[in-house]
Amino acid sequence: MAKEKQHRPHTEPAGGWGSARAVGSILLKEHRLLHGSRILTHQNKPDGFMCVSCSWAKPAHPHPFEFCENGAKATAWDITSKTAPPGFFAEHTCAELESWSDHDLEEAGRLTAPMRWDAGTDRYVEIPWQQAFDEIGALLKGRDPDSVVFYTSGRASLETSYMFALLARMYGTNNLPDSSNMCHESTSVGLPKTIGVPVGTVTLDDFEHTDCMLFFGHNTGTNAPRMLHPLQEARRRGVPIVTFNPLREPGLVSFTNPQSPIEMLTGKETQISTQYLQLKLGGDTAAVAGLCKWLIEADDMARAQGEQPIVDHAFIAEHTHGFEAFADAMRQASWTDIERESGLTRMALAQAAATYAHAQAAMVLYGMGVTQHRNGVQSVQMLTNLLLLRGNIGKPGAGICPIRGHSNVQGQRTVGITEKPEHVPADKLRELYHFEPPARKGMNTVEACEGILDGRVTAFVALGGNFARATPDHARMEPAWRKLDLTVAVATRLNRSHLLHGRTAYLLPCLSRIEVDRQATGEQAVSMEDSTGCFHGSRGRHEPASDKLLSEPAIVARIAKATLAPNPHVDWDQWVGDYTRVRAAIEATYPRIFKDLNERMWNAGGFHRPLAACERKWETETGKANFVVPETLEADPDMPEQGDDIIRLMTTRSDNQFNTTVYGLDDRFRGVHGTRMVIMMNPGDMQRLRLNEGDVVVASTVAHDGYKREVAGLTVRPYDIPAGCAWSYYPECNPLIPLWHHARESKVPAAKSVPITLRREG
Ligand SMILES: Nc1nc2c(c(=O)[nH]1)N[C@H]1C(S)=C(S)[C@@H](COP(=O)(O)OP(=O)(O)OC[C@H]3O[C@@H](n4cnc5c(=O)[nH]c(N)nc54)[C@H](O)[C@@H]3O)O[C@H]1N2
Ligand SMILES: Nc1nc2c(c(=O)[nH]1)N[C@H]1C(S)=C(S)[C@@H](COP(=O)(O)OP(=O)(O)OC[C@H]3O[C@@H](n4cnc5c(=O)[nH]c(N)nc54)[C@H](O)[C@@H]3O)O[C@H]1N2
Ligand SMILES: [Mo]
Repeated sequence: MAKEKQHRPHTEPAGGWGSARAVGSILLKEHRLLHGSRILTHQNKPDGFMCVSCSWAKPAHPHPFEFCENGAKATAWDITSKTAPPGFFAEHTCAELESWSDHDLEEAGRLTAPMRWDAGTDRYVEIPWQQAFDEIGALLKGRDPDSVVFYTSGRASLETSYMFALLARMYGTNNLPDSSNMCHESTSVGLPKTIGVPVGTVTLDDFEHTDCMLFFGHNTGTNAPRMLHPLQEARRRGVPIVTFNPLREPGLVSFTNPQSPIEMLTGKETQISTQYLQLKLGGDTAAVAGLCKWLIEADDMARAQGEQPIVDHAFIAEHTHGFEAFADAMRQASWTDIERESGLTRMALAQAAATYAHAQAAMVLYGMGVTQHRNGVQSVQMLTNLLLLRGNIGKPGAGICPIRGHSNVQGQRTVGITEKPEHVPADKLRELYHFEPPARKGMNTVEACEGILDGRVTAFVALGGNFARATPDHARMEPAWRKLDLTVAVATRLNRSHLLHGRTAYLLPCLSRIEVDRQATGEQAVSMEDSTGCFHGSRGRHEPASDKLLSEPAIVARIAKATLAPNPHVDWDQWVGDYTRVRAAIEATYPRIFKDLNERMWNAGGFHRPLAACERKWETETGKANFVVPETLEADPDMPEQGDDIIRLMTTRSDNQFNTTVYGLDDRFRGVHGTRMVIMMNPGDMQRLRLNEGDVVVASTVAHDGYKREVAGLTVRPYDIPAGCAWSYYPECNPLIPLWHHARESKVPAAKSVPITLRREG
């Protein structure tokens, strides 16, 4: 497997020649060099296809090459000429495939035909599509609807997601967990309480008007690289960017635009962060408390001296609730606690606060470093507290920007993929489809795992994703998967979840969004919502990997037809024949959000959904934007007594993966090559724990619930990370995360601070 295992410090800026080389090499590896470069010119263009990688905004005036290194990799992965046809499965039993790495499973290539697992031979065997649907329908009928889970990974289009949610509800359940339950659910739970919207308020235009950006816990150079363009432009205007991240991520330090010949030739790079604060894992609540404390106390002083206030009192009086209690809590918070919990000095925090205080319009941007913690929801709310202090919501250049993950994860929520019945317009569903939508709350991701463990779940239908690999606590979960009656996976490539299957299992291959989707009325397009709340159309450009593939809407419709009693008010066939009809149904269900969807999805730059908070209207219980007093400044109130030997581990992505899809073993930006089985540690901790570079260790979770959670074979390397913290890769380290170790209100697995101890192997 690994030719070379080493850790070289990274010196190049993000982007640059390294990025250009990487695009070429992935196209070559997937055997698509010339053709692939042509396909890439359609990426993120009006009338082209929307990238299958991240959800970053698509500008109205795209660059000639509006894609990044990682978008190109994701495209190459979908248009690969490699396939895993039924012949491949005839050669390999599931038991054998289980010994393959995640990378090797997916690297087998695109799935080409519908298959059912054959218990006698332990192989997936091709069956005709209609037979698959008939059997799935027969197996779902008559089952307790609440024992079936309908999971969605964030790539499926608005059309597919709307149909899938309707299928689950007509079947009788709200069991609709989504990848966002592992991702920005802390945002979806946190923001409605503070500013009355479930999504971010920042649009691309705001980047042109902002005069300060605060960045928390996002690895932009790797996970939303196209965002480096607006960041670079903002820096050229002199906008300060303050970054809070335990790691000095190269993409947030400096950037060379690989699509600018001049920058490439001259090696000119733009410094991105003007101040870089390497806080402790989970230190965000404390760090933001430090900023708020400084602002409030500086404001107290300024007003006492008759000077210009620092806090926006007019905005606070007119638009917010709870300021006094919050301000008092911040005045009372001690700098000792703030410094200890954040790992940052008062001086550094004061400098950041002063930068923020100087800005007329500031925005806060954040990712998984904030949401995937025990206190993830509270930290999100601290970010809105900070913005509200200076009226930074609902004016140009200001706002909150949760950087979403999957390319349509935000949109899926908007069209009904949610376990929470209060988030769907039941009256509309009743009116349009004449059925009674289930009122009982369904299962989110963690609850679905609990249901699989305790036998309440009997069948699992997955629209994409790699649920078994992306979720925590593998050693506990794996035997439970095999006890399910039925697993159905709609997928493009083989992954480990397909091998951890139920007693009856189907693997249904679908078109990728990049592929031409031909239906009764001709070639179809789909739509999606980006991270900034803009809806876009997307049209496939590549010939399908196999003529046996069906589109996702077609698969969902045919499962629905085989499972549900006929309903004259839902014509699944018409929907599949013409997706504009699905969009009309989406508009009829959500008229305020999706007005004229069929036309406006082709607007250059898409069209923005109405968001009350952007107009300073607050759809909260108090009718105002709410300040929320943090319960604690601690990262994890349930963390075991911090013994000397306990390390806080974050699991994160390399520059060479898309979630559980591992493209290769190098992490160029962070200088890791040829392996992912590393644990990167603070040198002081290594010394204290008597570990040397190159030692191979076993990591064990510190938890007192009777389960042993271990990952062996991790090579120790020194890294620039605060003391007491370490990092390693997701999903290799997911076995270490207890299922109950999740954000308290949102149940997002707390993948960024797992208490572990280490022991040398052998
Ligand atoms: N190429 C590529 N693009 C992707 C993905 C991919 O896998 N590959 N995944 C997509 C998905 S689904 C998502 S959700 C996003 C994920 O994108 P990110 O939100 O960037 O997620 P991670 O890669 O886990 O990186 C988390 C970052 O937070 C920092 N961090 C960790 N703990 C803390 C903390 O306690 N506080 C602070 N302030 N920072 C912390 C880490 O050092 C790291 O820089 O990217 C999307 N885009
Ligand atoms: N420890 C730890 N765990 C984490 C995270 C972390 O940072 N640390 N991050 C979490 C986050 S943010 C997320 S979003 C989840 C991701 O969880 P998932 O969304 O479930 O996982 P992915 O790896 O994105 O799914 C990849 C699979 O999707 C299938 N696929 C790809 N494209 C398509 C398509 O167009 N259609 C269909 N039907 N299938 C397709 C392929 O078969 C591929 O193998 O993981 C979470 N888990
Ligand atoms: Mo995500």
